[in-house]
Amino acid sequence: MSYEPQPADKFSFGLWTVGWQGRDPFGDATRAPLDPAEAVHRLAALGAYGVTFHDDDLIPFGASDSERDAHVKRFRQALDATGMTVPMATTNLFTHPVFKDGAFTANDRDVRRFALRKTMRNIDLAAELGARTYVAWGGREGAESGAAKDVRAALDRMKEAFDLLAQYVTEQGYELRFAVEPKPNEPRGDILLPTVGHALAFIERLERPELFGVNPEVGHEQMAGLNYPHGIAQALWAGKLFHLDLNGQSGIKYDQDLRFGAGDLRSAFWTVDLLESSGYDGPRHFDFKPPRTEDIDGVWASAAGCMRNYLILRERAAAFRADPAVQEALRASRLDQLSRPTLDAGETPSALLADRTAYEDFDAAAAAGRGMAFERLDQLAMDHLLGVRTPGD
Ligand SMILES: [Mn+2]
Repeated sequence: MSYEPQPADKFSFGLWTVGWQGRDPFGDATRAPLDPAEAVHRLAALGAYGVTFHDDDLIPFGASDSERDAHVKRFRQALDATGMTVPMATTNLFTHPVFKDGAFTANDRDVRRFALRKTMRNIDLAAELGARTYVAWGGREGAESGAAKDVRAALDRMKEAFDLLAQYVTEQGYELRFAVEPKPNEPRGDILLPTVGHALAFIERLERPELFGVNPEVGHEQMAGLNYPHGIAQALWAGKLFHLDLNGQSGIKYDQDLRFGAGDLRSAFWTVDLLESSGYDGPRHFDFKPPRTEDIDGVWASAAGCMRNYLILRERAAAFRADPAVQEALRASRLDQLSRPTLDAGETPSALLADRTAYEDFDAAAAAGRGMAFERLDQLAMDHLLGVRTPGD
């Protein structure tokens, strides 16, 4: 296997990923700015099919209309020259100090109105460039202290913002859906809609819930000690996995944004296994940060590594699923039974009450005595992941 990424693999990268200059809370930039057009060309050459952006990645905050047009034109030319697509775009509502208390939920009303206008402006550009997903990460929508934010009022304002944006894309006839990106903390002490579950529940309160899904990021779930494959599985179950951010994270600590496959490798394996077996057909989007130790060559090595690791894991997951020993182990672990409804078709509560085998004659001790055989199954997965399983083992 060459693990050579192809456009059909639908790998995409944010401009802000390879373009990250390495500035962190303790240190200055370690790399020069990267021209977005250069990023498009380099990512295309590596085998990516798409590039995504925040408005400010492409057009510096406060640029004049003519500067804006020039930046967009250069970007378009790079897209046209490479055949790269723009599957997703998003708004930067966190870098400029005006957003220090948030954007859609800032206590200051004028800041909230400015945030909406900034978002609508970039939605126009996203639609113009053919994006189908608009991500909303509310990194500054939160607080560091209790009385500083009335969370119920803030959620009212968040709903108001998303309802307005949904009305706007509907009226404009844009084929654009929103993907809400959860994160528990960082940069705020606590962020609203901290997990996939919070976001899914919030979406159901919106006026047009069908236009909203989630954009779960590996590291954001793992920062909270949560199981990423479980989170995206629930989003898939709800029909809400509109987009996702793949990267790496080593446990509960700051948002590391390692390249995909670094950090929790087993979780990455199950993530790819799930995506490839679930029919998810959206972009495999990488939202990582090449460590600030790297020069520009290291940046491209890191980006290439994201895709290479995905392709290796895709091959390993497929081999795992195809292995007859795995299929037998899945049966031994009774996964087939889990797929079967607990009740017979049309079975009523009184019919269940009348079934003596379900209770009166049920042998709890015998059922409790059955081993689940999960360890054998998991070791087969480990062998496939580590590449030591050979057919016939
Ligand atoms: Mn992150």
